[in-house]
Amino acid sequence: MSASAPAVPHLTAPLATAPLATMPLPPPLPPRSSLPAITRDSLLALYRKMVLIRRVEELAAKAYTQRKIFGFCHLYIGQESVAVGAAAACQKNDRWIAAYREHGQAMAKGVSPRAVMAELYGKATGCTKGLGGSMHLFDSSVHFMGGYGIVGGHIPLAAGVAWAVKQQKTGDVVVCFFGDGSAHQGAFFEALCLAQLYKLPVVFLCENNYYAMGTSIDRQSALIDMSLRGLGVGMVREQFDGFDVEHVRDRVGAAVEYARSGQGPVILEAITYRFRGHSMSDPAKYRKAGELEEKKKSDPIAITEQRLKGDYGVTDAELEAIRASCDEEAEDAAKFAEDSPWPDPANLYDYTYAPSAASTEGDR
Ligand SMILES: Cc1ncc(C[n+]2csc(CCOP(=O)(O)OP(=O)(O)O)c2C)c(N)n1
Ligand SMILES: [Mg+2]
Repeated sequence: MSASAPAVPHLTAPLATAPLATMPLPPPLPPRSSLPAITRDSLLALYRKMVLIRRVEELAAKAYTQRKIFGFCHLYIGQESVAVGAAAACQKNDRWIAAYREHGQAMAKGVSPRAVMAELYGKATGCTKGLGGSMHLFDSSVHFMGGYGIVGGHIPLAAGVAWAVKQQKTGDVVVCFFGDGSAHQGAFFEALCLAQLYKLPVVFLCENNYYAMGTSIDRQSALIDMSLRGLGVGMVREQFDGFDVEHVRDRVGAAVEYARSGQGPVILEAITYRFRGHSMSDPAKYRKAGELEEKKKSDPIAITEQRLKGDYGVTDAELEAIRASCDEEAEDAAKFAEDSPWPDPANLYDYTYAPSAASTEGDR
């Protein structure tokens, strides 16, 4: 280019003279949700739900070793307080979406133990008609929008569901469960950006269980509070103790109230721990000596038992009766799965896509 060539206007014009707006840090969540105080009965109900989820999964593990359940199977044992506390903070029509460790979330949201167990067995009576298996539980009747096997892949889907909900103006909120390992995925960041930009009614709930497969949290990330990732897009955030079901209920409650009010999304991180290996084929030999025993002192079921006894005078006999009824319900679910028929191969392609507009015309 010669020295006399005309200057290119947009390169020579002064850069914007006004300083770039500095983005204020998002406000903290209110220190208390406006949910009613927990009572003896409501805490007993949360306790029962956690025990039931654990019993169903213990039986699923047994069935897996007996080769009655095939494929991947990731147990939620140790993390039950997160799903159960979150369910107590949500309304019936709120949408939930989760990854592949989702048996607990599905049951907490209202999928029956029978429908979950039958799905694990691959039977036609399963919540996904036996076509999904452990990682793909789905039940739109209770607004459980699925488990997904691609790490982080469902997080943009949560933003999409929240977009739909916002357009429909129903006042519902989406809760998206994901693991610490998923918070390093590009899809996660993209979903956060759009959710914040469009002020979508979604709560991103990271369950930091210290591991992504065999990689511990301090070996996967320089940042070990994944909720801090939200600050980069101006999102309200909080990290909290996920072992205490009552506390989870309150913190998810505060987040859901914020999202429902139309102010935008929230990202939470619940500190939790998985007591089993990553999947049924993982002996979990990568843990430090004594780590599991130490974490088991925070077992959410044991913590709740202590509170029920100490604060509400619940007797051992009452707790034992609850545990026995959960055993019965879990065994009933396993028997139901065993006795159920296999899916008919003729239906293999029937549920791949939603029914077309033409085929549902009569329903409108
Ligand atoms: C895109 C993608 N990469 C890798 C995997 C293999 N994989 C399955 S689970 C997992 C770890 C995810 O850990 P985290 O998000 O913390 O969930 P957690 O298993 O602890 O519940 C990986 C890497 C996958 N399923 N999808
Ligand atoms: Mg994890």
